Amino acid sequence: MTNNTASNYPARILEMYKTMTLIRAFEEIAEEAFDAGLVNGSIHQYIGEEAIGTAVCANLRKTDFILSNHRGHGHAIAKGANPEAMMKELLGKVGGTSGGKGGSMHIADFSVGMLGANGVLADGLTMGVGAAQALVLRNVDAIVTVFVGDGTTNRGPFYESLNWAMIYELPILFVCENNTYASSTSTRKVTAGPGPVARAEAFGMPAYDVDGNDVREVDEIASKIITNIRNGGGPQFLHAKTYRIKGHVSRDKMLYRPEGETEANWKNEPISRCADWLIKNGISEAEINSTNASAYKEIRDALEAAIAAPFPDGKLAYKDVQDLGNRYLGEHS
Ligand SMILES: Cc1ncc(C[n+]2csc(CCOP(=O)(O)OP(=O)(O)O)c2C)c(N)n1
Ligand SMILES: [Mg+2]
Repeated sequence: MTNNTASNYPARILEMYKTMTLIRAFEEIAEEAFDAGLVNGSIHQYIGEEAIGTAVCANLRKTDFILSNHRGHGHAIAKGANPEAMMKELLGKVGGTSGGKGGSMHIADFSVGMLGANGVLADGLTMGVGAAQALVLRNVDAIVTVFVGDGTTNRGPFYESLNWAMIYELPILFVCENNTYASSTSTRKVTAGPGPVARAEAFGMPAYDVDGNDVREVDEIASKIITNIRNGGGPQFLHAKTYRIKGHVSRDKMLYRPEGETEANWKNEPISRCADWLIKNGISEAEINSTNASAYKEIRDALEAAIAAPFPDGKLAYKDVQDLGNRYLGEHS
């Protein structure tokens, strides 16, 4: 990622546009693969929320760490995970990020600091705090970022994690992606009090609100907050308002949604907002179009490669999962 200086600013935003488009392409093509019966398990799409993971990760180093949740494809791509290996993981194939044994909610790539998606709500928080504690104990110059959904702020481990992070002044950023829904429930209806920022502030944690559909705004505030954490400022909280354009999971028909709500929110989605800004700021439409085309080609190629890849050998089912030995082979892995 280019540095944030005035002269190369549109180039920096174009880089983020590329990442957001790659995430969008991944989510759309993953849905096609799901509909074709190629994906085991369900997928939770990040469509409409791409600006948050993209702009936050644009301010992280490769040596920093992130923890994700069930809606983790965008976070993984933004942190630098390989989309082809991710697609292989969705299809349960050899070469997947977790050897094809984890699927969508267990994508991890330690080589780029992506410590894992997670199907158990709020587990990423406790693991993230543990990772940040380990960095302090080992005197490592890096930070941890945890992405958490708005509904998840109603779970107990959210409070334990924020409390522990503050007590030990850990180098950690909590990013709450408020997409207004928790499955089929409007989060507002099941959340007491003024919301996530007030909850973080109750622990004495600096907390900020941002328009999560404006990649430039997220970039600006993430840059400040992350610099602050690197300089010893302790835990910080970013609450990014966005909207989950798609259903909760790939097969959700969204019958609980008021009519017209999705359509209204499409008008505010982050990628076309970013394209409009880029075009007004000197980037040609041709460049935007070729960015889109190459993102979709990369992901189509990834799906083809995933389809062509073999399934893992069943005898290796226990390998890398838990070292209890392989009862079929009668040996320890
Ligand atoms: C401990 C736990 N409880 C319930 C679930 C089922 N569940 C999966 S996603 C979800 C809603 C999460 O909403 P939010 O935190 O807002 O994240 P979003 O899906 O909107 O990104 C629920 C209830 C779960 N996976 N884990
Ligand atoms: Mg939500």
